[in-house]
Amino acid sequence: NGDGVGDLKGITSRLDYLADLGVDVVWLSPVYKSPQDDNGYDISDYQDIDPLFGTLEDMDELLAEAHKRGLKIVMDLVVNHTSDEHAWFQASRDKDDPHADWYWWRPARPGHEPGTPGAEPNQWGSYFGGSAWQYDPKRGEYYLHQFSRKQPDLNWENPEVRKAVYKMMNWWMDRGIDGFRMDVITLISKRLDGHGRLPGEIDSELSEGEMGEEGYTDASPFCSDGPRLDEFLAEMRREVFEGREGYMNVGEAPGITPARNEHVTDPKNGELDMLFLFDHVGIDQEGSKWNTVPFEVKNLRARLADQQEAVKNAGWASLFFCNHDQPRVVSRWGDDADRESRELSAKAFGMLLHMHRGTPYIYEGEELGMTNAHFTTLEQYRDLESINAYRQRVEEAKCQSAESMMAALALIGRDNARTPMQWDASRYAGFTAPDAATEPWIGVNPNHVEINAAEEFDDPGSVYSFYKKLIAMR
Ligand code: TEU
Repeated sequence: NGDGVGDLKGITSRLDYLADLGVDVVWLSPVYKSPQDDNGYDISDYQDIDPLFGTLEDMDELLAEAHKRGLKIVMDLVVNHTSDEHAWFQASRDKDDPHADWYWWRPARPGHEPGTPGAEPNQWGSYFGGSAWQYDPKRGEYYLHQFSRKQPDLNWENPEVRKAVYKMMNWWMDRGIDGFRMDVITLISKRLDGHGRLPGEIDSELSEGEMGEEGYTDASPFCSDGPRLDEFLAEMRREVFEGREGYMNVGEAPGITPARNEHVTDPKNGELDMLFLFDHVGIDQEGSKWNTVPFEVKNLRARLADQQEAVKNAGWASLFFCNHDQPRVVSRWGDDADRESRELSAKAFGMLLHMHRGTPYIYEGEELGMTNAHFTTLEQYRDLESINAYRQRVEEAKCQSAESMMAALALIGRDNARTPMQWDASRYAGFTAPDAATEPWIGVNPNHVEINAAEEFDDPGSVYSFYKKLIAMR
């Protein structure tokens, strides 16, 4: 609609392109009501569409048009956390409200003035910078947020939380969606000590992990693949999916090993159909995400071999290199220096993706060989993960130089994947009208003049045609 942001109607208008490419299912990143602190992964109303993207009626039209073409739509389920603007969280800020125990609230550390530095319940850091605990003056306590402070973690130990999530999921399944991609679903079960306390909490038996270079400890050993994950996933399947047909569910699984993947995706355990594992997309980082190390083919081969071995007898694999959190594989691990090397390496990764055991997932524009953005200034970035990391590592902790951080952002920042889809060679690549009153929300890659769907669609030698052949072969 010319406001520089993608719309549901825009996706509906491009379904023929996807049907021609031959994909079966479209994974839609969150389009629910959201303050957009983390590009919609901070949801303030699960059962409404944000006006930025359209209306529930537009969603119904997208579903109907997709189903007409034999395409399925899975929605992004973000239930490890909500937005702090969600009604549940606002209610939870009152200790006497029935929602009081729907989030991870903890008092200040004894002997410390609430709200002052060092008074946090423990020293965990957030994935998006700073402490994982935010003080709320109204309640007089801290709440846990593994991601931004506007994304408070839900307390899945509380059966009322689980019941409300399943109710919402059934509402969407009854509306006609075909399943979910489940955001950081492995984080919903956290490791507690015998008294139900989190690590580092007052006299908790659990340590809270080692101190990192940014001045915080790492929560992930205690907040991924916790002891009740299998129980929660099996309960979710019983409460939402039992008796339904033709759906699929894939869980995003930071912290899960290939061996655990086999258990979770083995149908006899009644948990999830598939998981996205992370071990292969970490091979060019050491310790911090922003401490990049050279890519080596043998490391990718070893990680993919482990994942394939683990599903040799049971379970299933998800095969991906690209998504909205990962940079463009042709720039990251291929070679986008000139047209020939870009096309050849894009095709090589496309073949690697489709010729393994598992379900291949391709990210918008990957089938065109779209490249990283190659941004050069911090102002070009939009992602709070990148901007916060720059501030924290370069300006606060001073553990990385500006030059090294800008190079890391250009290589693996999430915005590399988020530049507008390149439909044609026009001013804004067909993402919005060339004479649109408003610029796209993030810069269009200048190379859209030669890398775009219009250019590749009928070219038998294009990356697009190669992906189309691979998909047809599968
Ligand atoms: O991603 C969680 C996650 O693991 C990524 O943030 C990853 O840790 C980071 O980008 C380094 O690769 C999911 C969503 O995919 C992401 O877009 C959200 O920002 C995040 O959860 C919070 O909902």
